[in-house]
Amino acid sequence: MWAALGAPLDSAARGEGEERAPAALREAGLLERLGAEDLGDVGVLRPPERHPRSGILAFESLVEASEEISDRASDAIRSQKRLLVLGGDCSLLIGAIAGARRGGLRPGLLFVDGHCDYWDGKTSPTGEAADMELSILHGQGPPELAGMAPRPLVDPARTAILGHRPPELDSDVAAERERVPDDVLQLDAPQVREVGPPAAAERGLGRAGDDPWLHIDLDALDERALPAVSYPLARGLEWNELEELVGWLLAPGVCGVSVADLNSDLDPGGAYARRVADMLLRLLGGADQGIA
Ligand SMILES: [Mn+2]
Repeated sequence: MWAALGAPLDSAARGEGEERAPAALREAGLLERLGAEDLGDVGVLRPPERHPRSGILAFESLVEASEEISDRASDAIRSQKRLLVLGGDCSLLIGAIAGARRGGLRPGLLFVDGHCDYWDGKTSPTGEAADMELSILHGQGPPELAGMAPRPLVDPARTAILGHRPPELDSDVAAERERVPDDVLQLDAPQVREVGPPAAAERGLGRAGDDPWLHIDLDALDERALPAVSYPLARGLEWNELEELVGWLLAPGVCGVSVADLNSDLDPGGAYARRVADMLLRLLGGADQGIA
């Protein structure tokens, strides 16, 4: 069965709408309808100040929250449950992957995201951990996070970035993509569309190998499809493309799934939360075989 953990981490640490997304998804009935065990929520990130050594906002509370997510994730994996982590933003991924490692797995990563999340504590314009968690998972960054299990937490060669944006969109997108090592598989949103979601998923799964973790940042969706995210971008996926892509990525069984970046401040009536919950229910409701 699925065990669901709320991870209301807003790495801007100002209490923005990502903090309320787990509640909005519960309100939309996701966990009840999925029959998931509810593991409750981990804590929030504060204060909105950059830590001098790491350059990361709310660093101490991020380390604490990551340890807590890791504990829940490793418990779930040891008891043969599949974990669904509801963000919050992508900073939740550090604790989730560390927990999978501590639970005895060595997951590859299927990283569906509008961005590469590959800045670091110095180069990130904001200091938000959600700008940089993939580079942390690949071994760069402070030992409290990048060293939660032997580095790197994820092998770059077993990582697939899917649904991010082409470098010609703007100079920031191009500069961040430049930072990603060559051995990471990248299929941006136009490339996913070009080869088709089934072929894109097949390439991603081939790269990630056994026990992949599937991470979905909802800003992989185009800004017109889902405006309720903090950093919307053009040239993204449509809803049907994201659903088809994730459906194929889930087919062989992943060790855990995380969903990030719904900003509930921008979704006051909860319509987008219901749309995300409905999509997740269709995708995850049929994919509950437990860990092989
Ligand atoms: Mn992201």
